[in-house]
Amino acid sequence: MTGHAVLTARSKDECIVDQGWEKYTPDDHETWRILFERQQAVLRGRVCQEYLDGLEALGIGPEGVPDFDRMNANLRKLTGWEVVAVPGLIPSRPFFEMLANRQFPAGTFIRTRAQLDYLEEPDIFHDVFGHVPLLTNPAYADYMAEYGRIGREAVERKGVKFLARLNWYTIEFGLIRKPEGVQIYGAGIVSSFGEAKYVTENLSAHHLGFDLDRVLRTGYYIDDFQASYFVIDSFEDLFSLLEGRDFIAAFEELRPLPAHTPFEILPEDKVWRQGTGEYWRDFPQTKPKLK
Ligand code: HBI
Ligand code: FE
Repeated sequence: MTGHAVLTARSKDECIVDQGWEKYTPDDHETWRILFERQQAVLRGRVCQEYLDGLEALGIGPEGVPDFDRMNANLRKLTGWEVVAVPGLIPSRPFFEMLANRQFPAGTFIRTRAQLDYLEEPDIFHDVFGHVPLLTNPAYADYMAEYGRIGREAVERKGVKFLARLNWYTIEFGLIRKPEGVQIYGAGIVSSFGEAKYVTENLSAHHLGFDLDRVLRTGYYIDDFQASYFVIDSFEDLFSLLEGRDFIAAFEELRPLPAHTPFEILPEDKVWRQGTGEYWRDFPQTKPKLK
């Protein structure tokens, strides 16, 4: 299945390829080790325990690129999830269909040494090191499947933009409150050296209490660190905050309303931390597209 054919794929099974674990070169495994050890150092003490438990439960370590078949043997037993190999980004319809069926689509390529700090498309390090460990946590695993079910509806009702925001502010860049303080769970932070340092060291960003409609209305810029992060109290909360919300009605209600920018703090916001905005002082006037 070539990359192009995937983009026109209708069914989720058409998108699945073989990981071909034996094809990874010693150089690929060394790239994984470099990325793994760098993230472990920058995340120490700031990533939530549930994530670390998942790394351990799945045997994801610095040795090299994980073999999906070996990882899945444990993952299936823990929460019924499995990781399936896809050639890259896939259309939203099969993407949500997979999540609803407890299948997480992971890219098989690994970035080059020149792309250690940033790459356009998610590679296997972002997908597996970033997203997969938390799928061992039952509450988060349930949330991801529910997100898939809602996403399937959203595709039919022109609501994918809203699901992309929910994805962005939880699955990719979510924070969680713990007795020790605010900790990281979002895959986009976990797998990025720059963003993990920014979240752990820089005071520019706001930390706002998660509110579903607030997140569905808040746009984001895809190619820079976040000006606001949304904070949940628990993964059980995350799931229950979705329950009972009529998303079809939400898409209709929210569609005509202007999007909030990530720089704003609204009167109704629960503000855990008001950011200094320092990082954003010289944000280009020709703003990139707000999603
Ligand atoms: N495909 N492989 C892959 N991974 C994603 O995270 C992904 C995707 N296709 C669509 C998509 N995400 C977005 O539609 C959602 O994040 C909203
Ligand atoms: Fe991702």
